[in-house]
This record gives sequence, structure tokens and C-alpha cells, in this order.
Amino acid sequence: MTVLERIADAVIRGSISEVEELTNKALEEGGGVIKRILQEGYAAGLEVVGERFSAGEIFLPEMLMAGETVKSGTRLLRPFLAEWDAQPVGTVVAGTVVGDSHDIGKDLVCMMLEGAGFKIIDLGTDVPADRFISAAQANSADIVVMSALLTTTRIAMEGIIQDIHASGLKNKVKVMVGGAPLTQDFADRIGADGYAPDAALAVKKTKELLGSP
Ligand code: B1M
Repeated sequence: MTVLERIADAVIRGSISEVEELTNKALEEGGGVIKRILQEGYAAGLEVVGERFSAGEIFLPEMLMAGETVKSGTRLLRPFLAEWDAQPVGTVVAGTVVGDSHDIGKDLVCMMLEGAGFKIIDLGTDVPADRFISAAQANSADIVVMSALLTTTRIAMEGIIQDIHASGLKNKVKVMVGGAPLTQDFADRIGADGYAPDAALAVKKTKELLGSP
């Protein structure tokens, strides 16, 4: 097994210590390895975990442990993603929508945006409209980034966007949405300014929406 395959395997088995050790080992290879750790290591492992959960072969505690391994691993990647620009290129308010506690994808998007020079106000999970709105107002945010992982919670995004617009922020703040059960078509239908299928494209889309180079 390659190191990346071993990472995926350790995610599936829920071993935090192995994921951390193997992530450090993979990082020693340098050059472009971060994307491969995320895709061929963490995402590949979580994919199997999701399938096994759907099939009733594993249960919530195992899925939770798999999530924790990836959170620990991504913390080790953080220093390699951040560029520490003195001047932020824009301010982002981010959160997982109300009713939803999945935060791994949202954290990745935040980390990548931070690495690209944005200031991040991360509201965490289970975030209702009023918290997105007050944080955007208090921090003069340029963009609100919302994540949802459940087909049941993505529906809340439409109401949150309507509330953001009704609060007077319509022409001041862009809204971008993402998460596994979303599509460009869904984002268009709920009135989002942008959608991105993954964290790297979320950075590209944010820059495009804000007209930054
Ligand atoms: Co849950 N869960 N989960 N879960 N979980 C899924 C999502 C599920 C697909 C598993 C399955 O059944 N196959 C399923 C959803 C089914 C559906 O609605 N279609 C599911 C379910 C059902 C549930 C519960 C309801 C289970 C239960 O209680 N019976 C429950 C809900 C709790 C709640 O939120 N209220 C639940 C709970 C959990 C845990 C807490 C145990 C844990 C979360 C831990 C955590 O996040 N801290 C968990 C996990 C780990 C998963 C899986 C296995 C992995 C999710 C993940 O982190 N993926 C997942 C199955 C799967 O995805 N294979 C599953 C990796 C992450 C990097 O991907 O978040 O998609 P993702 O992010 C991507 C893109 O989507 C994008 O960028 C990232 C990659 O670059 N992206 C954005 C994300 N946000 C973005 C925002 C953007 C742009 C891009 O801009 C705005």
C-alpha cells in the first residue's frame, strides 16, 4: 500500500494517531502532495465510510471517528496552506447551515481561503440566518460562504439567502454555497451568487465573485 492508501485505510479504521503519523510522512514528499492527501487519502477514506454507513455496516460512532481523524490530519496541513499575507484580500463569513453539524468540508474551504489571503470569520456549525447576518454586518464582510451536507439542511439555504437580502446586505455581500448534496442548478434556484464543488474551486469562485486577482 502507498502512504496515501494507508491514510485512507487509517481514516476508515478511525485511527487518529495513524492518520497523523502518515500525514506527516506524506508531507515529507512535498510538491503537490497536499491535494493528493486530501483526495486520495482523506476523501477516499470518507467515501468508503459513507458507503458503509449507508449500507448499515457501520454506525454513527464509526462515522464520527472517521471524521475526527480527518480533522486531526487537516490541522497538520494548515501551516502549508496559509501564506500569511499582511493585508487580507477580503473578509469571509463562513458556516455550516442550521440543523447541520458536518464541518470538515467547510473547514477545508476556510483553510484554503485563508491560505489565499482572506480573513475568515468562521461561525462553526448549525448557523441560523441571523448569525450569518450579524457577523457579516459586524465585520463588513465581502462574502458569506455556506456549507450543507444533508439534503434536508440544504433547503435552509434559500431562506437564509432571502433573509440576508432582506437585511439590506443584498448589494454589499455576495453569497456562495457548497457541499456534497448541492449543484450549480440548485445554487441558481435558491438565488446564490456562486457555487463551488470543492475547496480549491471555492477559492477561484470567491476571487471571481469579488473581482480580486
Ligand atoms: Co454524516 N452524513 N450524518 N456525519 N457524513 C453524510 C453526509 C452522508 C452522505 C452519509 C451517508 O449516509 N452515506 C449522509 C447524508 C445523506 C443525505 O442527506 N443525502 C449523512 C447522514 C445521514 C448523517 C446523519 C443524519 C446520521 C444520523 O444521525 N443518522 C448525521 C447528521 C448530523 C447533523 O448534521 N445534524 C450525520 C453525522 C455525521 C458525523 C457527526 C458522525 C460526521 C461529521 C463529522 C464532522 O463533520 N465534524 C459525519 C460524516 C463524517 C459523514 C461523511 C462520512 C463524511 C462527510 C465529510 O466530511 N466529507 C458523509 C459521507 C460522505 O461524504 N462520503 C456523511 C469530506 C468533506 C471534505 O467533504 O463536506 O462534501 P464535503 O466538502 C467538500 C465539498 O462538498 C466542498 O468542498 C469540500 C471538498 O473540497 N464544500 C464546499 C463543502 N462545503 C463547501 C462550501 C463551499 C464550497 C465548497 O462554498 C460555500
